[in-house]
Amino acid sequence: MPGLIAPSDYSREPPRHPSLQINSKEPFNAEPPRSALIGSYVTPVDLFYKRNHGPIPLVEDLEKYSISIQGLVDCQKQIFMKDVWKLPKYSVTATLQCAGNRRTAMSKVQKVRGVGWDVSAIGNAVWAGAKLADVLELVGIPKLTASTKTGGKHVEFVSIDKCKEENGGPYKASIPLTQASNPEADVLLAYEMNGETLNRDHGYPIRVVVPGVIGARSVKWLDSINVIAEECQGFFMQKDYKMFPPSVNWDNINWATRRPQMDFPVQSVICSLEDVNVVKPGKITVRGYAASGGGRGIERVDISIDGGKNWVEASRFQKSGIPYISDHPSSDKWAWVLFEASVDISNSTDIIAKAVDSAANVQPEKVEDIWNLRGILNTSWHRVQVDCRARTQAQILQVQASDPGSEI
Ligand SMILES: Nc1nc2c(c(=O)[nH]1)N[C@H]1C(S)=C(S)[C@@H](COP(=O)(O)O)O[C@H]1N2
Ligand SMILES: [Mo]
Repeated sequence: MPGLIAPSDYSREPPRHPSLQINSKEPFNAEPPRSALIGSYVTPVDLFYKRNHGPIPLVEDLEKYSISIQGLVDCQKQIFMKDVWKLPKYSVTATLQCAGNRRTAMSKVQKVRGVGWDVSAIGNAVWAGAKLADVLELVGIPKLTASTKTGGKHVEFVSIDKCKEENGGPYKASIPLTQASNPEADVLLAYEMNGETLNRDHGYPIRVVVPGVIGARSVKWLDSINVIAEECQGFFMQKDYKMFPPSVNWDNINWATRRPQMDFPVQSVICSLEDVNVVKPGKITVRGYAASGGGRGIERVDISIDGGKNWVEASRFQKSGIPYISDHPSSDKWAWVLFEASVDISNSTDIIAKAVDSAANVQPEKVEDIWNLRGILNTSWHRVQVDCRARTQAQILQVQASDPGSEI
């Protein structure tokens, strides 16, 4: 494409926030500290996880940048930024989660392949741009179309970037045409993130945002849209991001037996505590996030401090001043909820979180039961260990010495 520089090396990457934990430098994969996720309902752009399969492209001339829409359509078209800007602009608050979120914990059961992620390969942003359903109308595809006259049933997104999994070709993925042409599915060609121009790390100038679906389908740095008969045959649809049973290993894997993962399952994570924490006996506040896929809301988040025998319900919230009700028009249907609960700790234990979505799907207890060789979709109960220590006699004397009136 004229006017584009797609660097084949990593020498021109953008600057990043120093607090990101870097899981891989080239390609750049990084996540924020877990505490950053509960700092705000909308994740700041610089603290939003970055997940890449190749060098970050650099689009230098926005006027020359265009997206070709082609394949099984009546009239092929090349659209420029000005054409996208002309379409009605929608803002959608949507959580993006990498299917590999929490992979490191799954790897502890038995080694899995993939970038090691703690619990922060997830973020919630306000994406703004044109609806894909409106863009498809420009090439003669009406809203809510299952198949075009020439048999197009899937919409493939092809990027500018180059990755080794595609043998130097671009990253790509597809979604069904029914979803792509459904305005209610809120699939966006986004040019803004949190009210600012989308930055290079997140897909400048345009990325796809497919709400409720694993992050892998939200293709960044969009180059072309192909309307095709079968789903995309690219590596990341056919040879990756599929969920296999625990019995499948690298010797007996048959990729064709499973469908590409789309919706993400119900998830929750405690973010106010690290894996192991030293706490004093008494009340502590447990905070974190919960999210489900497919537009399902979060019906409940339960917290246990006795291995799952007893549970207390956490409070859930999205926007301040608006009570959260799952699947209610006042809630952001594609977005996570933050939760908070107070628990009384008197001895060393695990604190556990588990969420229930609006279809009554519940997180599985054990990671062993959902272990899979690619290490995707670890949604097992999230546990953090608290090492509960009363103050030592020496610490008590020290406090009394500095403040003789204090009660301990
Ligand atoms: N072009 C392109 N799009 C891509 C990827 C990529 O490597 N190249 N990674 C995908 C994956 S696996 C995820 S989880 C999300 C991450 O988006 P983010 O970096 O904006 O958080 O982008 C998706 N879109
Ligand atoms: Mo991902």
